[in-house]
Amino acid sequence: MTRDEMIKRLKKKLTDKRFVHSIGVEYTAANLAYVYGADVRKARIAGLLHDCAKCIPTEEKLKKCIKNGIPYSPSEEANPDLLHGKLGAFYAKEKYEIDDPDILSAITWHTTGRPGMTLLDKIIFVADYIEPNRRMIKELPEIRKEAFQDIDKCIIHILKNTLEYLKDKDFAIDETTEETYYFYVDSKVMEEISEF
Ligand code: DGI
Ligand code: FE
Ligand code: FE
Repeated sequence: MTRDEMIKRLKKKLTDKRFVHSIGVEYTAANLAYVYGADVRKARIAGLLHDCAKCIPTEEKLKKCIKNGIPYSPSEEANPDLLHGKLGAFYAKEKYEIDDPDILSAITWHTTGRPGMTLLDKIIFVADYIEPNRRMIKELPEIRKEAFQDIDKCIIHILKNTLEYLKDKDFAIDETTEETYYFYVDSKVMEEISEF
């Protein structure tokens, strides 16, 4: 499928705001891929499609997972909007002709992250948070700098903010979000120790 065809379909599936955000993530992911030596084409496709399932109504998300045999955790059942990553990867394959496992993984994990992310997973996770159309979030200018200097440090910063936000709002925290945070905090500590 060409980019134009993807754009045409996405425009029908997303709100205007979400569409503009997707273009922003495509653009930002391309820049990060360029800096870190990842595959720019894969980063662009994953960025463009990462939220392709975002605008499906919440209850429909759960129904579509059940219908298509996509497994979900109790936390995702309680908060089906978290499923737009997994569902997005499913539609990327079924509707946008994407077979590449790297792209599908990056779409799958873009909301919670996961311990041991690939470089492309990290790029999409970060690009989603820092793209130019994002409304101002706490410490965003600093996070944007970190993204291009030390992507793991940036991931820790994003997850710290997200966990604080969720706690503040009294929202349920998905175990993968928390596990990802501790995984990258630990890996940073190991990195610093090994620098002796
Ligand atoms: O889809 P986007 O808005 O572009 O960004 P996203 O896929 O990172 O989703 C962001 C939303 O996901 C934001 O409102 C916070 C929420 N979120 C992330 N981790 C968790 C979470 N919500 C809950 N309840 N629990 C989590 O662990
Ligand atoms: Fe998303
Ligand atoms: Fe997004």
